[in-house]
Amino acid sequence: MRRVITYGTFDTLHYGHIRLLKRARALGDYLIVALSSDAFNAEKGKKAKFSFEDRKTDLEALKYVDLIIEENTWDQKSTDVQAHDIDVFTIGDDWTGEFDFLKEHCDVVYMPRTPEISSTLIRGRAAG
Ligand code: C2G
Repeated sequence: MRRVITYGTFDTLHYGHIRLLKRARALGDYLIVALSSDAFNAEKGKKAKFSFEDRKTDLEALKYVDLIIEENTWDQKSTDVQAHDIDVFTIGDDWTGEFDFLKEHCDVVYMPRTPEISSTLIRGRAAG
C-alpha cells in the first residue's frame, strides 16, 4: 500500500485542485490531504472564502481523497510523513524545491499546476 500525502487550502474547489488530487492519488494507493485550517490560512496570508469545515466537505466528495487531516503549521510535514507512514509527498510545482527536506523520509513529487484557474479568479467572476 503506497501512501501519498498533499497539503493545501483547496478553497472554492475547482478543476485545478481536482486534477492535482487525481494525479496525487495515482502516485499510490491511498491519498491523505492535509487541509489548511482557517488559522493557518491567516498565517499563509490567504483569505479563504469557505471555512475549514466547508472545504473539508467539498474534499470528502472526491473519490481520490481517502483521509483528511488538519494542516496547522508549516513544520508539521516531517511528523505527518512519519506518523502516517507516507511513501510520497506531492504538491503543485509552484512549490518546487520548498519541501525537498522531506526526501529523507519519502519521495517528493512536484506536479505541474493547471493553468488559468484559481480560487481568486473564480471569486472575481462570482463578484460579477
Ligand atoms: N493547484 C493546481 N492548479 C491550480 C491551483 C492549485 O495544481 N490552478 C494545486 C496547488 O499547486 C496545490 C493544491 O492545488 O498543490 C492546493 O492549492 P492551494 O489551495 O492554493 O494550496 P496552497 O495555498 O499552495 O497550500 O503547506 C503547503 C500549503 O498548505 C500549500
